[in-house]
Amino acid sequence: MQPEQILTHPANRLTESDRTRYFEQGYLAIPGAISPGWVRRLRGAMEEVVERSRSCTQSDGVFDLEEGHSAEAPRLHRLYSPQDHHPVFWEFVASDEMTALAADVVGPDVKFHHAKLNFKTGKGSRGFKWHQDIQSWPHTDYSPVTIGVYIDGCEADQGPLTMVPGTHQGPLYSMYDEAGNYVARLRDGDLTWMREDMVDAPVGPPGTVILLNCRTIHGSATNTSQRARPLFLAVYSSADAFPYTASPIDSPRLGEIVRGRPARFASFDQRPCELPPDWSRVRYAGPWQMQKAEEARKAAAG
Ligand SMILES: O=C(O)CCC(=O)C(=O)O
Repeated sequence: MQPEQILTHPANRLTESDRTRYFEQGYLAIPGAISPGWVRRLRGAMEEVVERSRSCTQSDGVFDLEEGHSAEAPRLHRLYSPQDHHPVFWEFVASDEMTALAADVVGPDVKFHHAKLNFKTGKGSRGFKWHQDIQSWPHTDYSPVTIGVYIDGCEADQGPLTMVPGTHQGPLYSMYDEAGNYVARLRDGDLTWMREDMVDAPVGPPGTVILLNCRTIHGSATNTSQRARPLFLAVYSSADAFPYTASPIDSPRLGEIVRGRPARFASFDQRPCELPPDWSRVRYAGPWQMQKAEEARKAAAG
C-alpha cells in the first residue's frame, strides 16, 4: 500500500504528527513505547535463549556467535527468527502492541516477514556499516517497516541505530562491492555527500521503539560500553506487498497476516530495487560474517 492510501486510515497508536514525521524522515523513534509488562516478558524469553546458547560452539542458522563466546560468558551477535525459538517472541510479533504500530505505517492489513534479535553484548561488539534493508529482501512496494525494540533501553555509548533522515526518498544504492560480492553495506564512494550532522541516533529507556522504513539509510556503531544492547527487530509490510525473492531469514511464519485481512490484489511501486543473491541457493551469512569475509579479501589483496 502506498503512503497516501495508508494515511486515509485513522491511526491506532501514533499521533498524526508522528505518522507524518515517519513518512517525511523514513523513521520514527518513540521512547518507552512498549509497556513494562511486555518488556519484562521479552527480557525473560531473551534470558532463556541466551542460556541455550551456552552449549553452542559455532555460528549456525539459529545463533550468530560473537568472538569470545563461551559457555561461561555468552557473547552473541544475533538470534535468527526468535519467534520460532520462544513462544513469547511470536506472541509479541502478533500482539496488538506491535501490530497497531505497524498498521499506523503500513495500513490496516499487516503481514509478517521476518524477525531477529541483535544482542551487541558490549565491550567492543561490532556495529553495522551504512546500508538499506530492502535490497536484501525486495518487495513489490516499499511499505515494509522494521520495528526495533530496545529491550533494556539504549544509550549513546551502546551503538544505537543511526539513521539519515529523508534518505528513503532518495536512491537505493548497491549492496555489492566493486568485485561483485554481496557485502550488505553501501559503498563509501556512493556516500561522499553524507556529513556527520545529517545523522540521527535516537536513544531511550527500556521499550523504546524505532520504526524504520525499508529504504532508509542506517547503520550503528560499536558498543563500547560494558552493557549489552539487545534490540528485537520485526519486519512487517502491507498485506498487499509481496516479496519476490527468497528471504535471507526464513520462517514458517513468513507471510502470515498478523492484523486485518489478506490482500486480493498486489501493490506495485515501479522504482527499481537491486536483487540480492538467490537466498534459496546461497546461504545468508549475516552481516558480521560478510564483514569478516570482506576484511579477509582485503588482507589477501595486500
Ligand atoms: O543492531 C543494529 O545495531 C543494527 C541492525 C540493522 O541495521 C539490521 O539488522 O539491519
